[in-house]
Amino acid sequence: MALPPGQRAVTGFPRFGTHLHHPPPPVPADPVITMVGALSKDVTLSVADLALLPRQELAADFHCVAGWSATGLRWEGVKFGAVYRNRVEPLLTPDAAVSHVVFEGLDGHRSVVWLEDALADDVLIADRLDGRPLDSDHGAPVRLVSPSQYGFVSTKHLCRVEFHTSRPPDPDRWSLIAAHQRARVWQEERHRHLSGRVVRPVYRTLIRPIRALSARGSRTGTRG
Ligand SMILES: Nc1nc2c(c(=O)[nH]1)N[C@H]1C(S)=C(S)[C@@H](COP(=O)(O)O)O[C@H]1N2
Ligand SMILES: [Mo]
Repeated sequence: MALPPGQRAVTGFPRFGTHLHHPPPPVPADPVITMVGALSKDVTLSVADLALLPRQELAADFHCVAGWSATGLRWEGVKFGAVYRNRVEPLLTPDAAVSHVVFEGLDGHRSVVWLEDALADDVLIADRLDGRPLDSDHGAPVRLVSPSQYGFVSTKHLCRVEFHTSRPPDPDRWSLIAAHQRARVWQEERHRHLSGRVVRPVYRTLIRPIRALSARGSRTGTRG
């Protein structure tokens, strides 16, 4: 299958991220996803409960903004839209119009997503990859997967979701260059201000060092 503009296929699926060399965060014994924001009360969804919602399989490629793509991944989990409709929508405060969702991981990684992008049909909270429980390299116990957006949107080790009625402050502290708000891969929305095509060579120089650092922090050794 064709790749989005400016992407190159890699073999396997490397551990990669703003975590750099840091090892994956420890997973609590009974992990939960806490959902807060424009809600009449906070929601605590245990990862065990999540597994009771309708299951969804998704075959997709995964595209990092730096320019590598892992192809043919098979995810399993629950559609974020199903979680939203079942567990969140009934608790929305009456006049609250949610516009943005923030996904936070146990390591502090945060992605800010437009609600309409988060509700797309291919957005999962995934707990399995290629027929196995998600390992710590790829986001145990559960992660967001939004394959139509660049990888930084797909927060690993998901533990908290915030529902906002306006665009939340976004310090962009991890990116050398501010991320695009929608980050759609087929539109090549890498950067907020510069065209994706222009930043390609800059990002490309970062792949090798970030990949090497990320592998160093891996618990399971280098893979992919
Ligand atoms: N919690 C967390 N999620 C994260 C990151 C991170 O550093 N921490 N990095 C993001 C980036 S930039 C990418 S490309 C993907 C990489 O996912 P992988 O390590 O499973 O390949 O995870 C994304 N989600
Ligand atoms: Mo990335």
